[in-house]
Amino acid sequence: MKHDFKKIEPKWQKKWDEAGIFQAVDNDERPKFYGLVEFPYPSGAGMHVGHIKAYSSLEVISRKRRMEGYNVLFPIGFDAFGLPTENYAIKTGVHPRKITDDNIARFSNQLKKVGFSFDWSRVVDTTDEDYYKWTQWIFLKMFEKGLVFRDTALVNYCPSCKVVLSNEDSQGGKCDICHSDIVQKSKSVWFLRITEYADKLLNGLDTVDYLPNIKQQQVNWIGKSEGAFVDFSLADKDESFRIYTTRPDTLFGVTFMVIAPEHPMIDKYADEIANMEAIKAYREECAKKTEFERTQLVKEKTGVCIDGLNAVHPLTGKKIPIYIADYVMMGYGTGAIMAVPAHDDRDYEFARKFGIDIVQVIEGGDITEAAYAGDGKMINSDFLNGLTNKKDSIARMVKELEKLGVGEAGVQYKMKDWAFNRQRYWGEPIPIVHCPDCGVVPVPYEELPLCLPKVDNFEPGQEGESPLAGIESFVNCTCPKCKGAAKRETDTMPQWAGSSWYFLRYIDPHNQEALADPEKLKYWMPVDWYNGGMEHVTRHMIYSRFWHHFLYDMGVVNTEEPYAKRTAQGLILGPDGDKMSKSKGNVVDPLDVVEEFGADVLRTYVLFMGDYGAATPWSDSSVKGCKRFLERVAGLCEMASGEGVTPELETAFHKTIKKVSNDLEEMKFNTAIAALMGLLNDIYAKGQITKDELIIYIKLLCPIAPHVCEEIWESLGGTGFLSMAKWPVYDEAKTMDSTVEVGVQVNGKLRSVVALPANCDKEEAFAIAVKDEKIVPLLEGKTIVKEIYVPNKIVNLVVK
Ligand code: ANZ
Ligand code: ZN
Repeated sequence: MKHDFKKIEPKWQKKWDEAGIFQAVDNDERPKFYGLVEFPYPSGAGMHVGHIKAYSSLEVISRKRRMEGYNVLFPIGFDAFGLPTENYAIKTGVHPRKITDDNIARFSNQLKKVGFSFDWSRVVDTTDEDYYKWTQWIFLKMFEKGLVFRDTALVNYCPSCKVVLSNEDSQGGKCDICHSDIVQKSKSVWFLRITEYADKLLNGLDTVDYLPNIKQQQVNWIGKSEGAFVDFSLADKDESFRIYTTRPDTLFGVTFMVIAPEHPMIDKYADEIANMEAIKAYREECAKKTEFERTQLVKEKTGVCIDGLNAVHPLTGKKIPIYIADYVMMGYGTGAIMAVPAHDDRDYEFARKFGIDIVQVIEGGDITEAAYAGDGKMINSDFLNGLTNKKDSIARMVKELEKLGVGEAGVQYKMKDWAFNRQRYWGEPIPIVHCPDCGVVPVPYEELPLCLPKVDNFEPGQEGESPLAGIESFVNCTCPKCKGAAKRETDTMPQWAGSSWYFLRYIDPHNQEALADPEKLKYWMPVDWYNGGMEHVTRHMIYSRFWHHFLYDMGVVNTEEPYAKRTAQGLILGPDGDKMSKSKGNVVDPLDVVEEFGADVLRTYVLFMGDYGAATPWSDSSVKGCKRFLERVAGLCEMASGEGVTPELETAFHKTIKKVSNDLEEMKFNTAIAALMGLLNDIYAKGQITKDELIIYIKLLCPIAPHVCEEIWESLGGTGFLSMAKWPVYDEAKTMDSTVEVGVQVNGKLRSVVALPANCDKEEAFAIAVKDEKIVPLLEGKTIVKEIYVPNKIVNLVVK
């Protein structure tokens, strides 16, 4: 048979679609498997080969599961709210709704042409009113439970996109959307109290099967830190301020204090501070810097001593100077620290620059050179002196602080509450009403969805107000409580809202009464296997785990964790080894590959190109190699005759079934394909294959290259779809290579003959040889000084 992909591929795609074989069945007898891939953002650029690689892993697993007898849910949808579409709408004057619909149609067409076995009857679109009704519903439930609050905060603001961004969306001080520099701005924003779930999100990691680096990134993101709060009073004042430290054991080494430039203490005592001008100037300088710039370890320390304000050491009563410096952040701990230059690098550099005393309290290192962060004997520390274990010293100090009422043990998290609003049009409206009499009032559940008004102007205001603020018919409303005149919230939800629960909607996408039927949720959840990008391991995954934990607490879902297992694909790089990007002109369009070589070749190639988890450059010659491989597979049809399994190929087949079965589960797609290529070579070398053997072969290849395999199946007279046929099983005993008789020599003399597995390695050969009953007595009391092995021929032991 010729590999006529132009004919074969549309034919099978149509047949699969008409028969609906990839539709998941709710509440079925079969065991269930829920495979999830990250739904795409339908951008104007169309699909990227990276999407194809990202979806191919669970595509293969889902297809294998169906052949193993599972009821499989493998859905797809579109995460379609967001800035790129809105910015494009502003540029072109085309409405975001229209742009989104067009892009979704284009993406769907591309995905179908690659032959993905998605259940197309369950597509979700986060911008659909029927969908975001439930996004708003979850928000209101959170509001009800006190998890939504409004606060004025210093926020990351992108002057170019005119939006407030979360820390997650502005890593490295750059806007995640347009890569401009972020500035700090004081704004009134909605927050979701995700920090309330910090411990649950951390502990939940013990119950799931994520790749180790994925877990680690989440642990770091949550950033749990254990330490103590200590109160330092202000000299000559009846007031104190709190600091947070992880090292209360070093309290006797404190020689100065540092507060963040934004710390409110400064304004409170402005009148008494002698050098207020210098402090003001320094504060202005800091306001221009991003958190990223401020926390860079390498940069030179800066700061100003506050003249006229001193702290008092809670244990020694000594007066201590207070500085403001930008290496202390207002948003972490209490925005104030006790500085211990002998044992903290940043404090050390600062003390050196400003000529402040350095008092060592832990033995070790050379503090004339650098701070010493290690363990050692406590010195210069009163009741701690002589202790050698950091843990003991900390515990002892905390006990003392608590006894004196000047401090207590405390926990801090790096994770902050989630800034949950954007001043943009193309997002879910936040269902809140501001009433002059009643204050903040939630929109009643019966009024959901609160729909986006259909307007032509979506440009944000000059000061970054939401475009919705200019639409009077939307803004003016009646208060749900007192029926008086009120105003709607005009901010919309951030990009990450819709993707925080989409996997639940797939389970029951058309439900009008609930986000999904509880019985169906019970049947399908949790997601058995989720694959996606490393770039979503913190933001999207942590947000969605948070929502899911919340829904669990509300009794909406029945599992705490949404994802039982999570893996990740590596990037596809351009042939030049650089990241694919439009500006570099090295982007490969998946449909070009489908046009020229076929979908099966594209699918085989993205899985064969290298370790699935590694970043791998695109190679045209390798694509051609995959094409050649599938042509040779198609060519097996002419060779196939007779029934049964031939003795010559029996071991090779059992081995290959085993290898492919196991490798696919471990996402070692490249070695699974290599094994199939190896077996193909063996078949061609023999020049003959039975029909039964060929059926096993195409079953193994079917999840990877389904179109050509279905075509071969049909030509062999197979009934139904190969995609639903039974996955082959192997017999462990038959995976063993045949044995060979090998002579065993001791000091060059033939002493015995043993049966060894063909081509076995040296270790295995010697392990068997030394246990042979004729050899054992010859080795007694001797030592083996040399082992010589010629595979399949001779084992020689040199003994003394
Ligand atoms: C005294 C001390 C002595 C500290 C020592 C460290 C070593 P993590 O692990 O990140 O929680 N710190 C506290 N609040 C801060 C803020 N808002 N901005 C910058 N630094 C802050 O680290 C906590 C440690 O970072 C705290 O413990 C404090 O310095 C500093 F030998 O206190 B330490
Ligand atoms: Zn009211």
